Amino acid sequence: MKPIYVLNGPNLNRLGKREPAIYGTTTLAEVEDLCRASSGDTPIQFHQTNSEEKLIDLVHEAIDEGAGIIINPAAFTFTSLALLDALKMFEGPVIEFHISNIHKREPIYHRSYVSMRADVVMAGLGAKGYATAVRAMLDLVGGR
Ligand code: CA2
Repeated sequence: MKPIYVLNGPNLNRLGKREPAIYGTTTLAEVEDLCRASSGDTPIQFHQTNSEEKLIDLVHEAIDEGAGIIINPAAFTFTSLALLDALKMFEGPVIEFHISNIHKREPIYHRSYVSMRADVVMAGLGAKGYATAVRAMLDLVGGR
């Protein structure tokens, strides 16, 4: 069975430790546990990186190995054409996930490059929403 890749971009290693009013108190380690608890028998490849290069390398790995990608690109959402190009090479489903509702925030957070490739965009469910994203991905890859 091919894994679902759950990829997290810059600063999300600080989740639960900063700005709890926006991002809550759930840590990224707890998010990883939630994803694994929600995926049943389907393996999860869970990663976080602060590096654009490493995030693109992980998308390349998913292109070769993954059934689907759930990605919270954090600030690279709004800046990285290179990440968009990499995601366009992936043939399976892509869910763009944001903990906060980016559309409620300042205009610089409204224009997502990643949304130009994503099949599904989820924003505003909080960190526990990663579990919802995993369940949605299982529906999307069902039978693969
Ligand atoms: O809501 C999200 O998931 C975001 O993708 C988080 C990004 C932000 O740039 C996006 O606009 C929305 C990263 C926020 C900064 O990183 C932090 C992580 C944990 C705690 C505080 C900040």
